[in-house]
Amino acid sequence: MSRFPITLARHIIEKQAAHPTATGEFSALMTQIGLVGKMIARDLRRAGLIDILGMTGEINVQGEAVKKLDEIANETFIRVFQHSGLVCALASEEMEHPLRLSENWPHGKYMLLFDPLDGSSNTDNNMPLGAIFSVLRHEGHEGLPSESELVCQGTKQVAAGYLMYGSSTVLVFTVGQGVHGFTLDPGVGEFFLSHENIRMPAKGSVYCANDGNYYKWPKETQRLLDYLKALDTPSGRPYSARYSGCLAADVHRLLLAGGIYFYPGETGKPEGKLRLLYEANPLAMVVEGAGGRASTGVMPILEVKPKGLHQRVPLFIGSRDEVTLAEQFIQGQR
Ligand code: AHM
Ligand code: MG
Repeated sequence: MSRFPITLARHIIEKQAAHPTATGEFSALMTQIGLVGKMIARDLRRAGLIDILGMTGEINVQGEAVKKLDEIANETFIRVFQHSGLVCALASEEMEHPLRLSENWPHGKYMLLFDPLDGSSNTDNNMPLGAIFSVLRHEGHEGLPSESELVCQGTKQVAAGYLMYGSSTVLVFTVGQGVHGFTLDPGVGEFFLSHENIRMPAKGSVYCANDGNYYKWPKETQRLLDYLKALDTPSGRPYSARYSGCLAADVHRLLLAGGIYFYPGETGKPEGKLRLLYEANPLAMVVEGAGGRASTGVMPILEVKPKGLHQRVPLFIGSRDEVTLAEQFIQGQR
């Protein structure tokens, strides 16, 4: 890397220069996401030394036990954006209803939906974590949006991305024109462009799935896994299993090296685990922007018409060929 690499700020300004009508608000928004990433990454580096591990003792809106870091990450997003003048509403996995910003404080036109800490089960053991975000534009009327105005189809997203806290901290996002990745240089506290215009392989050799759930899966999904694990050298099987417990980290691997992640529906729980609006939709926009695909198994994620803020959805995401293959199994065509 050059001694003077491209900063997140410079990258955004250069992209903005290509759109003379842009107001700069959106650029500021991405810079604030970077600030969230720096603050959480700083906490995580000292996680075993300061009192941020373990549970809060509370249960969130999803019925899941809340970890201290879930709360800290959620609070960090809120604090960074609440008085930024950039957004009018915030919605997250950790809040039952969106936070609509005060009418009395200047607010912007964007609505930010996020999973503040993705891969919560990894928090106490130094495994990768992430955050996933989706940006929508509030249009149509003055004033703050209602909850239903945040419940939008994925095609309405104007930007989406994720932060991944692994051996390094990365920020990957798209505004619909290419997918770009930035790596945090902790020495100077700045994100630098490290992965320009990511294009994911059309076919990979890895699957990421919690196949401990195999016997909870419908037979179509079991057959997909059996196929991926079968020995067949000409078609590149068996695939290798890689599952981190952090969706953002697994998708990051797939973006760079190809393959498929899936969290399917289960017998008696066909909607699966992952949330449509702030997990599946933003990652679908990123992956499709890099040439991959994201599907429920029967339709593209970005075409699902959402009914609720915390709606769950089965997710098959990754390289074009593997996601198409998964759809064929799920739809009983193979
Ligand atoms: P979270 O946002 O509450 O952490 O849940 C999402 C996570 C994904 O990151 C990960 O792939 C999956 O849930 C892990 O679930 P499981 O432990 O059931 O495999
Ligand atoms: Mg998550």
